[in-house]
Amino acid sequence: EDGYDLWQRYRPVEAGYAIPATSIVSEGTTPPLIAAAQELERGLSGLSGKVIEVGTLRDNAVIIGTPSSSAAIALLNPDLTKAGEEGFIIRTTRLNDRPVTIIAANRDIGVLYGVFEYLKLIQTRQPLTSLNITDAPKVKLRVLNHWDNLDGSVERGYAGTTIWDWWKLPDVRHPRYTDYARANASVGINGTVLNNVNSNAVSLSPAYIAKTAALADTFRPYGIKVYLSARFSAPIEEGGLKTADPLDPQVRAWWKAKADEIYAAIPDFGGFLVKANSEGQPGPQDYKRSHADGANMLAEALKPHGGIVMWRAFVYSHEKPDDRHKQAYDEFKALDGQFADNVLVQVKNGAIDFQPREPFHPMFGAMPKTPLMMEFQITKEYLGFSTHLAYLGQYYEEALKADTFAGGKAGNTVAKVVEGAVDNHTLTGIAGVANIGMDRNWSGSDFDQANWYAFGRLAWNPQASSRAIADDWARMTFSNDPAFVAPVVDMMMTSRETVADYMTPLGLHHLMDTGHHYGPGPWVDNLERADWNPVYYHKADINGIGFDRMKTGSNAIAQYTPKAAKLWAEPKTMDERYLLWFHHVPWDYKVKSGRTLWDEVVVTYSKGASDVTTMRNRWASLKPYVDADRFEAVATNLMIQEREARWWRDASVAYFQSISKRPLPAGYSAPEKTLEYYRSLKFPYAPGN
Ligand code: BDP
Repeated sequence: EDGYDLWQRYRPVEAGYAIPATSIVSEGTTPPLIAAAQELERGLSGLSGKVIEVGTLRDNAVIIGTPSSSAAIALLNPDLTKAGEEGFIIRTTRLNDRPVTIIAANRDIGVLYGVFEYLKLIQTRQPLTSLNITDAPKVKLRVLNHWDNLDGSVERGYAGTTIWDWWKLPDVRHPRYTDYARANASVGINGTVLNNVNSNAVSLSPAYIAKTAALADTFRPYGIKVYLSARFSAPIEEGGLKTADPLDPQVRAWWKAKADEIYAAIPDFGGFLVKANSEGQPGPQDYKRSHADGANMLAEALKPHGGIVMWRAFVYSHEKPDDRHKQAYDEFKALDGQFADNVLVQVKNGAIDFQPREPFHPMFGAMPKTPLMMEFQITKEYLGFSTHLAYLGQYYEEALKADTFAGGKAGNTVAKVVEGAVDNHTLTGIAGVANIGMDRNWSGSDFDQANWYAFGRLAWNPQASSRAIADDWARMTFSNDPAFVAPVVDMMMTSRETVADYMTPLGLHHLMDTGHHYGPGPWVDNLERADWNPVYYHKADINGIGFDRMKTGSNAIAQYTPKAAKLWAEPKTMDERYLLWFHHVPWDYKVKSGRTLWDEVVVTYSKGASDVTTMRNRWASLKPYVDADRFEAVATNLMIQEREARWWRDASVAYFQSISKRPLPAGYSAPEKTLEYYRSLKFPYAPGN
């Protein structure tokens, strides 16, 4: 057990659980239907422990197809109106007086999704006797963003080097490409951006288009489109032009020709993802043009081919040293209504940068005329890389459930904005920055696979329960034994909070050390830009700590609708997990627990560290239910996490105590080492930088 099979292990079920399926009936000849039949054959054979082939109709056969590809489905004529373009139905019924199960859809890809759902029912030991399921995705584009570089490295990647073997493409097509597609399709992911947002124009060269086309061919049967990050200055670097000004006719012509060239090789190419005028990347503002000018130029080139632009809102400019929290909203809000109809603006879940906890980004709900695409980070840049256990399904759910109060109305959650339900958008999307690399287990650790899985499931249905998703994942990945599932799911559900507690409690944020973002660096104050320094974010001094984003401070709070802003306006009544995000608070302020803020900071850091010990002990008690290899791998990571949570706690307490000058609350131990020691630690060659 090396984790390569992810949640698609298909090991034989135990004796007490019956799989009625006897044969598979599939008449489809298209690649997705062949893939669906193959997956069902593989899954049913593995799970039942006997060969179940694609063949003739028998009692309890599983019939798969669309009305046009399957005579049996056409004859049964199931109601597929709610299945839409990508959804499916699964139903137990009778055909010519035989009991059968049908997996039917309007389009081939829906059949494949239905097959994965059916296999999941078995993998999680659901009854199969009277099925009547209809399901369809609520979001149109469910996309992974790979921050993979052409040299094989992965920005913020902690699972080894890139899985794309660019050098050997297009000729060599590794089997892992197909396994990657299977895993993605199993959770409904239908797009992948192959290269880093900090992109290289070489990705758009003829040789690399051919390589991308080979991957597109491999993914196509699984319903996955490829996209590329486009470097805004490519007309200069690849095209030899003097400018990349989006209003320049030659530049526009270059992009049109480039789009034509790409579509000639990849007829269903998805489109471009663009990071522009952010962190030194080129963009339209270099020519005094707006984000809309830039996005629309690319949109125009892609439009005849059905392609789309995902234009990122992660921007903060050199000119405005104001609160970074405000910059994306300030730059984009005024452009609402100016984007072409095949542009989505892709917004990170929070306004700073994938912190262990952030309030939702104020752009959600604030740009009714523009489809806003959610960007989550699956790779754990700020949550302990792939050695710390943090289940992000719970994080994503928290962000999606947040109420934007758009239009002054309660219930317009971020999920509903993203689904297009608030402002009637049909072009909708969710992106996740992938955590996939060449590590044998794909994600760097067994539990990080759950974050890829949960991302896909929540992209399909942003209103799904992250607990239910964790439950499915734990069963499919490890064991259905209730004595295993319940404690593991509980551990997963609290794991993100634990990380927030030992890294950035009570709304603190961006306290990670320079560059690698791994360990603590709350003291860092020497970076070129003010807003790269942790001291900028915590603003601690002898009197207090926290970032005042109220009227008295940066007033970022004003970017939220009044009802949302009200949630965070009063330190006394607000959810204290956001306290220091929005308020600068005296150390002696009394929090809800009755402690002073200073004591609460120390107590929360300490709780985070001791909760990792609890996790570690819990995992140790689950040894009987897990194979030796994966048990040891997880146990080793938890040992690392326990040690490093303690490091986070001690370094942070030592530093903040040097500022607050207050004693530790009774019963709380002093940091193990001196502040100088923690400050002296260096991490050359940390991954993903
Ligand atoms: C930050 C990362 C950086 C990315 C940037 C982005 O530290 O590596 O390039 O976001 O999203 O989280 O563009």
